[in-house]
Amino acid sequence: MSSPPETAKPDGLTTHEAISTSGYGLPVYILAVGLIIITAYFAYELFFRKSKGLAAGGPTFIIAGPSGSGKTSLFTLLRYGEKSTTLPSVEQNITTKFWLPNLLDTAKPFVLIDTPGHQKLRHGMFSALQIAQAARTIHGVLYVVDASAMSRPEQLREAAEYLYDILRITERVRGGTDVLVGANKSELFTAVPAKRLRTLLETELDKIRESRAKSVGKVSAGGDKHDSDDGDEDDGAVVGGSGWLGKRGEKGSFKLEDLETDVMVIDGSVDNGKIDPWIAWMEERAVN
Ligand SMILES: Nc1nc2c(ncn2[C@@H]2O[C@H](COP(=O)(O)OP(=O)(O)OP(=O)(O)O)[C@@H](O)[C@H]2O)c(=O)[nH]1
Ligand SMILES: [Mg+2]
Repeated sequence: MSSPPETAKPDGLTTHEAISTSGYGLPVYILAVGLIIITAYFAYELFFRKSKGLAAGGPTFIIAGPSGSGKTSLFTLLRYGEKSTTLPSVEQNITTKFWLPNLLDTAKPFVLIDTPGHQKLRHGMFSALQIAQAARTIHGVLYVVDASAMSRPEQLREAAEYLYDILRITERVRGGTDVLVGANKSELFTAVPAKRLRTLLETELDKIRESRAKSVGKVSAGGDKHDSDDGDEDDGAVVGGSGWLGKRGEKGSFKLEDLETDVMVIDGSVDNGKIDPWIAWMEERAVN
């Protein structure tokens, strides 16, 4: 008996071809489900987890800084009173039960947020800071750097770049949000002392300000190089927002003290438990 002729399909495929094409169905289905799960995960990360601690609405301190500077070590020491081995963080550590040693009788504990330092994972820190500023719950940012790496130009540059982005946010609120630059690992003999680090950061922040102003100038053809500022006019006042940081001035004129944000640079060593000046800084801000 001869086999029945292959039936023509509406889209021009024979039955045989249609069956073999339907073999793609399962992988495509798996791919689609995978994509949905990944999208849902990132949406959760972005919109829920990042604001989990802030949802509590408590007074908040945020720990930020480049990767490997000692943020999680500091978080663990502050929260649990002990050192621990750490791995590079991929997500925030949040506690809503952080009591400062000399303020144990405060009605409310503090929210303490440790953020990952990797460049690609910093968006959560920026949104946490903006949410806490908008809610007026932020009491300060602890910007931890590895002081022993600050004599290396590329590490200094990275630390200054991240700090610049944070200062652009802290400058948006009246009076600024206080920032402590914790010069960690100060027990290492290669560590740059706090006073010197402040000067190095200022020089670097100045260069970043110049280069960003130039690139903005290139984009807004024919416009003023400070076109992107959304703060004050060119009257010597501090300008926050998305553009120029600090007082208007010549190249080399950037000074941290010109900012609304109060920036202090203080040595410390999480490894040696020498963080009392940082705790004192937090306690001063906690009651304000
Ligand atoms: N020498 C020295 N090492 C320290 C000190 N504090 C932390 N470390 C070490 O620095 C390394 C990085 O510490 P982490 O706390 O994981 O750094 P992190 O800033 O959280 O890094 P990311 O999560 O990647 O952003 C660890 O090996 C710590 O033990 C310190 O005061 N001195
Ligand atoms: Mg960490």
